Amino acid sequence: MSEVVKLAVTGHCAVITIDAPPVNALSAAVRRGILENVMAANADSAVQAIVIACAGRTFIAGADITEFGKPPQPPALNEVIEAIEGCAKPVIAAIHGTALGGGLELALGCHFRVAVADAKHGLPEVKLGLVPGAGGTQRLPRAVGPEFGVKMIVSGEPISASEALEHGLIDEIVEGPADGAIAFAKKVVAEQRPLRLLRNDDSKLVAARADRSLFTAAAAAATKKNRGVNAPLACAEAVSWTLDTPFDDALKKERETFLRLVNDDQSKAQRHAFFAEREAVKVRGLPKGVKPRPVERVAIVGAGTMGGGIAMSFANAGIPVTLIETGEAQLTRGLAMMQKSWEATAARGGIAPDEPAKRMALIDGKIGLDNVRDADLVIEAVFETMAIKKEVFTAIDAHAKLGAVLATNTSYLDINEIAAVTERPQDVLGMHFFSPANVMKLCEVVRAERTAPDALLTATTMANRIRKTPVVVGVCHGFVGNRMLAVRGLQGEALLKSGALPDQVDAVLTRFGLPMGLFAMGDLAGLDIGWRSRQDRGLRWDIADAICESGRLGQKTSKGYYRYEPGSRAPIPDPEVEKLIDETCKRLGLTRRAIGDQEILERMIYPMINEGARILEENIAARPGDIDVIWLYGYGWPVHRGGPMFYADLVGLKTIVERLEFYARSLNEPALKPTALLARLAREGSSFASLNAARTAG
Ligand code: 3H9
Repeated sequence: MSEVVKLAVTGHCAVITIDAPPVNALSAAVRRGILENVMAANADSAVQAIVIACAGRTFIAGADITEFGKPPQPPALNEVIEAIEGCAKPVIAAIHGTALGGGLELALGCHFRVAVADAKHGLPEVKLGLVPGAGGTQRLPRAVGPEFGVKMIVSGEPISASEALEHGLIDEIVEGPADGAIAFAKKVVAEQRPLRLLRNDDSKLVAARADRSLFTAAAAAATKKNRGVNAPLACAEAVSWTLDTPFDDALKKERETFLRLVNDDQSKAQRHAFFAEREAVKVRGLPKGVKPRPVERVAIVGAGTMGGGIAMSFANAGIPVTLIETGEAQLTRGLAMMQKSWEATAARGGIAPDEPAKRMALIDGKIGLDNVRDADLVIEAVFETMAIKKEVFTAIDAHAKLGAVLATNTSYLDINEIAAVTERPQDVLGMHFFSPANVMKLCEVVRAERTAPDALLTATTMANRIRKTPVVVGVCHGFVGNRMLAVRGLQGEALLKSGALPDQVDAVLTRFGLPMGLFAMGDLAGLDIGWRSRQDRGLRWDIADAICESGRLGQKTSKGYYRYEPGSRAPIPDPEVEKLIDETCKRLGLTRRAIGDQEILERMIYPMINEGARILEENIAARPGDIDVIWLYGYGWPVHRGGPMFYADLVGLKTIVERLEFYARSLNEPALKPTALLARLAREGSSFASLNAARTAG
């Protein structure tokens, strides 16, 4: 008998319970257990109805993703679902937690579905680069109608129990999943309700069969919104088969599409991202038994864009915040900005109308650093200058309570140096949020030399509590993300000198899938930031500096690497910039040449990968997967490309090493030479994936 699936008969109802922690994924053992028990219950003459329920925190959360790409083990999920459909007795799915992917597909094969009020239902396969592979594209539209069905499948977003009831996905909302399902089963038996098989029920498809335009629109929207990504369009297409393809043929086509996509690099990248995120949040190397410190109130120092966004993230999670500024005007401006942002979200229907007031009530605006005294976690988000940071930390040290964790949101600065001005360096670390901080998921948690393990764990725990993805990194200039970004910036400057133009470079990057090009991003952020930082460090970038010196500071001056029409943020290539680049190069005695897109891509991405390898050599990041998560959640790296280190494996490390050596030689840039780690992995025929596995296990 199955270890993970149990059968119990109470009265005339058989209850099949799946107990496969953590999320009851449909491994081969679970599939086998369900099949055996469904057949046994169906054959038992004392049984009048069958309930399928789950133990633990959730209903089945989908196929077991770790099995993908390995030789398939019987029985297939479709076989299990067919056995359920073939039962002569009513089969009822009892849903709690999340019925996702194959879990929802199995529920859709049941004759009835009931769910508790806070259950969620969805087919998120598209987020793994897949189409649902066990009938979801055919049964869900028959349950909820093709228009809502295609929306759910192409977006992958789950719906609540009340929406599921409204759209006909479930039959009833119940109090307890198994008990509620048993009570529902009794009703079904007593009323002799006919067994409903979605495969035979085309009632909701009639209108769409007469007018297919909804699918043409869904396919067009999927293509437009997900440029270069295969799964959304495949999902829309698969749902359209409900209109004209016999059910079993459509199931076969769906399965073929699933198998094609599961072996596609895009799905591999998205599955890598799924697991890398879950690994990244686990902090390794902490002493046994270490616990996070309790945090009830947070103080944020600085109510500017960054401080305000961080404060909003805490208030969004219901955590009280003391927001500290140096003067009334700054504080009032900061609070007003937050209120406006929440009100805009409420107006869009993103939060309930009373939420902005509730969240504002959690923010206590104060003047003066002595107000950090009640906070268990203090996050400094003031101007990015070492002298100011030191001054602020000296004051925080004087007023913060004993044991409070003291975090800086610095993007570049040496946190060891900041910690050294306090009497408690063990409590000091970095929490580097990304702009806009209330939206972006990433938080680089920077472990300084003397950071105590429980302080570190407090920071990652709090980041999780505010629904961020924390990745632990070490101290260096720019940490992981910005350090790699700086390398890309330098290569952008070099590409302009070689002969490329800003819009050509940016087009290559956006075609690759990044949300913005390098130069458009610079214009948006303001070019003076980098200019000032280069001046501080005694660096000169001839073209970037010439652009700034001519008064072009980006969008704020309507001119930067591009020009901007009044009131518009759309970058327009500007012949004046080309002239400026030409003149600068002539002055330097450089000859510009035509540069191809492949060269641009290589010179933009491969040096970043090389820097990633250097970061791993220095143990600034623990695993290649952590670097990928940083780029996915902090910089909009396209998830279907898995992150820079995953992408490196796809290209092949040998190729990357060869190209870097070529550029180091031909451009006379020794900094482009492959790092020792990258060169070794390439020589050994190894990959970042192997290094990831080794460092995860170790
Ligand atoms: C599918 O179903 C295809 C079918 O159409 C066709 C098949 C033929 N498999 O996220 P958490 C692990 S595709 C294996 O931290 P939460 C996860 O790695 C699938 N493992 O918890 C982690 O392990 P660890 C469609 C899985 O409470 C642990 O469970 N389904 C799976 O924050 C806890 O996960 C999905 O895409 C899985 N399916 O969130 C749903 N799911 O502790 C994917 C989780 O070792 N899952 N794990 O790090 C989720 O969205 C979230 O995990 C869930 C729980 C919302 C369920």
